[in-house]
Amino acid sequence: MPYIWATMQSLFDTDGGMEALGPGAAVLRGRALPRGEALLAAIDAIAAAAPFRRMTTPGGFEMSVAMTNCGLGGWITDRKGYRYTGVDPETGRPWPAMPAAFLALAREAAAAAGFAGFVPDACLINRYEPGARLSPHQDKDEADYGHPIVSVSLGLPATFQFGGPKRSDPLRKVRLHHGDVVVWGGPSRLAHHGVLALKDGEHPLTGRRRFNLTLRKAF
Ligand code: MD3
Ligand code: FE
Repeated sequence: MPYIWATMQSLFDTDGGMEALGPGAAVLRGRALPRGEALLAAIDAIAAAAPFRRMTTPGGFEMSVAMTNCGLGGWITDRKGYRYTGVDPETGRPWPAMPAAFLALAREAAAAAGFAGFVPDACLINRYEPGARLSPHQDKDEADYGHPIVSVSLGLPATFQFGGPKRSDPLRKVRLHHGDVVVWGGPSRLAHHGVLALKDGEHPLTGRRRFNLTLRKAF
């Protein structure tokens, strides 16, 4: 896409407006933009206590996305399986506390999308470098699928894909930019979803990286 059109597309994409993606799923374009620097500073502080690491899947593959967590529990994977733990296996310490700014953003976004009263207790932080990707999967390690999931995109843009409750359901693509917030609840909570390989680029706040916060009520 020529640069002028890419720029105009980003402008249209940052109006804070809400765009339905499916039943119970909505993108709030640019909702986190005013808090971008603060959110990134909070990620740095969390990573200083609980470093980003590339985890191993139960099948023995090293994930291309690097991860860390904050909150009461953190999502991990190793040869034994996928699960939430109260302690970071790399440091032996509890995960860093969830910053108030994460909690406030998640509550406000969930309420705007029709899920008033959402209080996340776990936040997975994903870090993508060029080429990193997440193959389509469902988020099924939480206790109650009645709660929505809120995701916050920061840094380089990525192409997100999402389908339906069956692996064979067709996948749709949506481009997510710095500051976009997505809420997945109701019938969309168990949709298959993934992220295509990150394209190289340079973002003024994150350099050659994308970060994604996934705020969940896990317990
Ligand atoms: C749709 N992360 O960590 S967030 C994950 O951009 C994950 O890093 C992606 O998928 C990322 O599990 C996507 C958006 C997202 C998160 C949870 C969902 C979309 C979802 C749950 C149900 C449906
Ligand atoms: Fe997911």
